[in-house]
Amino acid sequence: MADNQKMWGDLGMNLEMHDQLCAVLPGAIGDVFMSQENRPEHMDYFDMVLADVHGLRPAELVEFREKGGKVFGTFCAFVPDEVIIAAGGIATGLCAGSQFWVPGGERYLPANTCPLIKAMLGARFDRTCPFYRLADIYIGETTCDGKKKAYEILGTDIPMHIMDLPQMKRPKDLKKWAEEVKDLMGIAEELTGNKVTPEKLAEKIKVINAKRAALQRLYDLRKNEKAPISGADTLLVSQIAYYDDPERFTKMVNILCDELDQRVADGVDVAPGAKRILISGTPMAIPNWKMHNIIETSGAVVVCEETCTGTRYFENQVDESGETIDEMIQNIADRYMGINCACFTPNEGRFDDVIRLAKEYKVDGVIDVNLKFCQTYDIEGYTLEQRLNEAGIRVLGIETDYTDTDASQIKTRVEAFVETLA
Ligand code: BJ8
Repeated sequence: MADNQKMWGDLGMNLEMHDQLCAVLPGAIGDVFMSQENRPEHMDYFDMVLADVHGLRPAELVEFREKGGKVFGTFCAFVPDEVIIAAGGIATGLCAGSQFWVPGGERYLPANTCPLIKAMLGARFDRTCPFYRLADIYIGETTCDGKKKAYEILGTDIPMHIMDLPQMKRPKDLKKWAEEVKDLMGIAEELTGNKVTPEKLAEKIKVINAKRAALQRLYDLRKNEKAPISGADTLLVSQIAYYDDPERFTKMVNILCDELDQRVADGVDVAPGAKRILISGTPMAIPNWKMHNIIETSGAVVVCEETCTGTRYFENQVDESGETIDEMIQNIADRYMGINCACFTPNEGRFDDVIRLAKEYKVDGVIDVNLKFCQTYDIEGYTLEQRLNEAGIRVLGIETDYTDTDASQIKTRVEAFVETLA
């Protein structure tokens, strides 16, 4: 802890304010995670990472930078880590899931902005997150309007590169996205001083594919009738995926899955009799565990998330058959354009995904969770609900933010919904 204080001080953090943030984390961890019964033993790695979230990984990043390494901060599932790590950089997600950062963001943004975007700016400008301090450059993307404009403000304080994500998925858009991926590679090469070779890129495509495969394995285990792991625990794993070392993370997820294989064989069920819920909607950045906690204390268990802290992050692999840099870049671009974010029009693929996942995970109902003021997901919720109704799948729409003020009202609605599930 003393070492952490020194590190945080050296990073120019606001220590007094950061202490306030650290003070609330143990209580939240206790309430959400430690209160669960019958957790898998190998959640211990993820618990440890969480308990020292601003210490362990930041210390690794500090060491990496002291040796001349460059850290790339990212905000979206569309930024291809493969390209960054092929240039010898480290890609780290910049989470923005805490209410603690929202007031800081409101100094720069209208109050009626999505809390995730407000938290991004608060975390940076309040100087209370080591990851935001450690990144040498931020990689943004043109997804929703709020993020796009907020990046302009962030860019006044740190170098920023924006990837221009097309908002349709026609062949010419795929071609354009490949150009954006190639530009990112150029930025990464320039910043790190390392040339990306075909061999390096092929190797790193495999590294990130292995990470996706491990997460798919974890999710596949949740398809079992008896849930071997809770939704909250799985969400934590998915959140840590954004900033842990990819190879170590893959190893630890596979170790967890080995245990879950045994649990399935032994018929272990962490939520006997609970209704099975699929969550769809906006991402849940660490430490946003609000909806999982509410749902899993209301007679249900979350067995799948169709979110960017869920299936959108890991489904579909990058084709590994590319030999030249251009072929590999196109394969990377194609895989990422398979992500069905609500910033696209049309976005039919997402409706198909939710219905497919509802069937694959044998869910009793879908809860569509959207962050307040996220227009794209909110508007898309209308059609999603229609499609689910047509498919005979029950759905509940929830709009919320990071505060606890609506928690008891949401709990009442979730409990009523769960009760009506067959
Ligand atoms: S690929 S979901 S991570 S943009 S910030 S859109 S909640 S108003 S996060 Fe996202 Fe990439 Fe899409 Fe996934 Fe809405 Fe808020 Fe915008 Fe958000």
